[in-house]
Amino acid sequence: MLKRILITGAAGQLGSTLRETLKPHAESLRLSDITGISDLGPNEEFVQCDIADGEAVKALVEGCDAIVHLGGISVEKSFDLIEAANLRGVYNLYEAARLHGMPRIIFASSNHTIGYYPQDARLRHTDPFRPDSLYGVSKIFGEAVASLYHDKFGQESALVRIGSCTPKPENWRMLSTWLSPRDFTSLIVAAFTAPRLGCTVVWGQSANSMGWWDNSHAAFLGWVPQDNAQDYADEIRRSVPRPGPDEAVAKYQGGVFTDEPIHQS
Ligand code: NAI
Ligand code: 15L
Repeated sequence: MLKRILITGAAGQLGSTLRETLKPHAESLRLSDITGISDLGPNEEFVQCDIADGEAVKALVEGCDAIVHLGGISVEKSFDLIEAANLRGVYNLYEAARLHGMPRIIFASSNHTIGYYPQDARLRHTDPFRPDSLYGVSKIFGEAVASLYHDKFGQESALVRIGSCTPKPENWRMLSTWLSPRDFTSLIVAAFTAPRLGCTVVWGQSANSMGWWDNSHAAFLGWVPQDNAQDYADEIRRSVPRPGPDEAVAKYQGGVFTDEPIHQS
């Protein structure tokens, strides 16, 4: 059992879920976010912290033996916002981890690192990036920092290129991109407990029959996703209109992010 897991971005959508599902896997959780959290349970502490503040992040990481890094901008925004939270933020986190015993890090990367691939492409983790947004570029930066700190210092990380993590798939694209919260939780536990993690890219997808991404290189982690978006296919066919073949959401793996303009500050 881990002693203390740090969850950054703990007030957000995924953080709120993982707080509950990771509870049995650690003696305590240190929750952090730039915004407040008031409903703390037993064995939870809260540290309010802007991930862009290097000194604050060093104090945040001290005493933690595993980190789930979710904090930052999670959609397309201006470069200024992305620069502070996602570029400086991820650098701050890896520097702090280096200074405090190099706890394993789960980095919430994204499918938007490869979002401009067409939906009929089947990808391996070694395929070149094709970001669909400045947000996607920032996740590539995060993956590069993780790789640097692994090669230079031995810091271990799972770089989870999450598809769409929601309680259930909500649209046609998610029949391919869905990651159930249950499967994300078991992936995090596998990455924290595997004898060796290295610096491993994992496509964050459930066992979707219509999935696009090949995770065979990461089989050594022993992670076997249990859920399949196909189980919701009839419900989606009945309730969600099918997008036309020329709409971004049906054409590109990153869906509507490919339609985003470059946002000005
Ligand atoms: P979210 O936007 O709900 O949560 C992000 C949290 O980070 C928020 O609570 C926000 O207050 C916090 N945050 C923003 N700027 C910060 C800063 N400067 N310092 C500290 N905290 C800051 O996003 P969600 O959906 O929970 O995603 C979590 C992570 O997973 C994000 O990094 C996102 O990019 C990534 N991800 C999520 C996917 C999904 O399907 N939900 C898919 C792919 C990646
Ligand atoms: C992401 O990276 C976003 O953080 C999330 O809000 C979803 O848009 C997800 O990708 C997705 O592509 O469905």
